[in-house]
Amino acid sequence: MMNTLRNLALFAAFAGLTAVPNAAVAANPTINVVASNFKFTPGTITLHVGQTTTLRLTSSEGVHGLQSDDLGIPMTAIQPGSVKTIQVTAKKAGKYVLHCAIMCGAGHANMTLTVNVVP
Ligand SMILES: [Cu+2]
Repeated sequence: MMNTLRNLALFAAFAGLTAVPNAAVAANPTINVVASNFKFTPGTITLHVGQTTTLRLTSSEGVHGLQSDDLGIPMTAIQPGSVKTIQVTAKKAGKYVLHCAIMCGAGHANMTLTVNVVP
């Protein structure tokens, strides 16, 4: 048992070391965003101009939506029990505040996802 734990720790340490250079050159990062009543978590994400990023959208509570003409995000419903993946390639740096695109209840008007697009 102790040996197994030690080996796991060694493996984790090794994996951590080798993951650093790989992460630095990741061509297509994935960002998980969870919708709930009435927020997106995380509330702010960062994309890089010209870098295709996969948004992996799920809901832990309620039906919500995301859409942005500026960022090329089609109208996408996000509901419990399913995963929506969207490829986003931002063209222009800036701060984009995306409002929940589906009327979801009392907190809908204040439900936003801030996307910071940086060079
Ligand atoms: Cu909403």
